[in-house]
Amino acid sequence: RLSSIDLHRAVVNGEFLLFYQPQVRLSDGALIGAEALIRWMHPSRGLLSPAAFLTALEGSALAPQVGRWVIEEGCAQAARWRRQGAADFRMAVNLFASQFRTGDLPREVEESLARHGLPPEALELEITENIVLSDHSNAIDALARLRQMGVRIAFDDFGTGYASLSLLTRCPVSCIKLDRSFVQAMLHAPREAAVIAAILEMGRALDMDVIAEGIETEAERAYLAERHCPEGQGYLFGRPMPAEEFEARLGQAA
Ligand code: G
Ligand code: G
Ligand code: MN
Ligand code: NA
Repeated sequence: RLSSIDLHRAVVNGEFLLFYQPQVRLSDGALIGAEALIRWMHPSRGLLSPAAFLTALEGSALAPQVGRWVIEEGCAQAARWRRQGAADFRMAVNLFASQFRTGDLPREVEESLARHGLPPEALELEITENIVLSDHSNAIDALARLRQMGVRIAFDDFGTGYASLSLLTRCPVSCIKLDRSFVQAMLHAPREAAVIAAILEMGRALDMDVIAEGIETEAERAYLAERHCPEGQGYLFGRPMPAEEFEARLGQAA
């Protein structure tokens, strides 16, 4: 198993990297941004996905440090791609719960944005309800400050938890990420389809973006576009990929 010595060495040697998965506007297919997803280039095991190490990392004291690096690297990459012509490019990064418990997340985010000359709306922070529920007042406070700065907040895996709806009234969320379990079921399950319709309506009423995750087929894309789901992400548009590969895609889109 991966040990804490392994993790510590990974941080010191810079063995983590980010892959990027496209996010598109469903009305016209425009590439509008990316979700940054962490990978670990392990010296003996090769390229590892989060499934192999995220639990160990989240349980270690190193998580806040790695989380800060993810934000910093995501901002650096977004700034590069904006300079190369993707003017409104948006980068989404995932947060660890411990990033709300140590340090000063809003200040760290502000510093990363400033270092790279990025406007706050170029950055989207993805949270899950577990993060907010595990650390109530602190997290909601920090999220309010971030939102005030103009940073976008996305509610990840929306619809799968117990408290999604009540949290929407207390969290300053700018975007709902519709969990892929709904998308995978919607074409053959009327109940899931009805839930999606209700979430899209709620997004419009609350002035929140909705991004559908896990779009794998053209039929799924067409169904969601027809129902005016604003944005999408999934293997149909691209798997998580290295920066160079993503950059080639951006070049084609320009
Ligand atoms: O990349 P993959 O598709 O295997 O990601 C699996 C999950 O790991 C994602 O859904 C996401 O919640 C989590 N994850 C990926 N990258 C990061 C990261 O940089 N930070 C945090 N906190 N979670 C991540
Ligand atoms: O939501 P989270 O941050 O947990 O989401 C990212 C995860 O979802 C990653 O593990 C990514 O590889 C996976 N993923 C992204 N697009 C698709 C898709 O179209 N289908 C499936 N099955 N998984 C996807
Ligand atoms: Mn996510
Ligand atoms: Na998700």
